[in-house]
Amino acid sequence: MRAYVSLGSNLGDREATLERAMELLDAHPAVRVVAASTLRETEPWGLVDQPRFLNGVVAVDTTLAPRPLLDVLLGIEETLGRVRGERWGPRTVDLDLLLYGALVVDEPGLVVPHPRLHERRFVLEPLAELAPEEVVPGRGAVRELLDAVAADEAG
Ligand code: PH2
Ligand code: MG
Ligand code: MG
Repeated sequence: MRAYVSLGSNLGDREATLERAMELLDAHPAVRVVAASTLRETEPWGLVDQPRFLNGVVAVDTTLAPRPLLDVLLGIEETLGRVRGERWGPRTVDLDLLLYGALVVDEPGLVVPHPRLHERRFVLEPLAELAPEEVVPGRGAVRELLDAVAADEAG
């Protein structure tokens, strides 16, 4: 299955952390990183009074179901020293499962597509770099969602 994972960091050596996260993900026997977007610096969203983020997205091919894939992401966050604090607050590393094929999942702790994906430029931009035509179930194509966010920001 093709899935998309977002990467974010705004504490410590952000670039080294995200590179390491991609290596660890690819090192998992059931996960292969097939494409990586550029990493870009972004303004904090949600809680604005915090350091700027470095964000990117990777495409992975995996034989894992969504829940075990999520567990792999959480394990890598832990390995890289994430300490959970305030919601939307500063973090060493954040790995979110954005899309898992065209599957829709809504379970405690696991919502796919990511529920705020369609309104976040810091996710849509790198995702559009890899998969502009990919359809976010219930929302539309990535390229259109990015255009909508951009139009919204322009007022
Ligand atoms: N992650 C958040 C909250 N706000 N802002 C940016 N720019 N990038 C993020 O990755 C981010 C955020 C919670 O996951
Ligand atoms: Mg997140
Ligand atoms: Mg997260």
